[in-house]
Amino acid sequence: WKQSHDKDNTNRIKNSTENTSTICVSVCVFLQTILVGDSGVGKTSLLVQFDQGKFIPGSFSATVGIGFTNKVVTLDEVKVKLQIWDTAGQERFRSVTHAYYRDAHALLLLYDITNKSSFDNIRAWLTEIHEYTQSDVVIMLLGNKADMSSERAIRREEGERLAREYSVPFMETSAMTGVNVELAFTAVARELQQRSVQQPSEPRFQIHEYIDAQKEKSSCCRVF
Ligand SMILES: Nc1nc2c(ncn2[C@@H]2O[C@H](COP(=O)(O)OP(=O)(O)O)[C@@H](O)[C@H]2O)c(=O)[nH]1
Ligand SMILES: *[C@@H]1O[C@H](CO)[C@@H](O)[C@H](O)[C@H]1NC(C)=O
Ligand SMILES: [Mg+2]
Repeated sequence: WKQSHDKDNTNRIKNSTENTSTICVSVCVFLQTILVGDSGVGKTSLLVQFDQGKFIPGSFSATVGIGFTNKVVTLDEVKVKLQIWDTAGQERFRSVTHAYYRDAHALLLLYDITNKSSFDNIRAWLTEIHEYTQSDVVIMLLGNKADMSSERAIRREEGERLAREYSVPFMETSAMTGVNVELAFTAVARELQQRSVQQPSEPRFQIHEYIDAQKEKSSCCRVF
């Protein structure tokens, strides 16, 4: 996996989501998303699956520090550009990551359903996230490697309970099969896109309800 670069010349709308209506050319909303979680939970694999629609087995040991991938998703008529930052979870990169937290609009926090310690560390991650991110950041908890049911160490209900405790949406994903990968990113993008166009007096976009409705359509897995 190589760090990708901004080829479509939309950098100039970076950090200007407030007035994109006047300068918007092909991409109308720019959102910074960051992938976090312990090493080995599948952050890079999830990003590759979302970006390229495929699973490349084996560890991405080349992921050093932090790099990004741009991906444009179309929500209804609006093009939303996600700049997705992939972090290495190692302790020594934490200080680097903190700088990226501040600018992030959304955070996908992953654990590995076959690895209890990656789940146990989620609380520490959430504490750190709350300390360094903007207060209105969108956080989504993902239990990855949902395909490995025979080696499951964390029940889905445990993930749901933890997510409920922190009032964040939750779903199980598989970077291998692709289950819920697109949904995880588009749900976050939709929440943020709605926020950027919405008046304070309007009712808020309900990310939980959106995910539930999408789930029913694909009749795949459960979220709460
Ligand atoms: N079965 C399965 N393996 C996965 C999945 N996601 C990642 N992996 C494997 O888990 C290991 C770590 O993945 P990687 O993306 O490098 O994790 P990262 O350190 O969080 O970026 C690799 O061997 C991947 O092939 C998944 O959804 N299912
Ligand atoms: C489980 O995850 C931890 C990080 O939380 C990692 O150090 C450990 O090697 C992982 N164990 C396995 C069996 O993958
Ligand atoms: Mg990685």
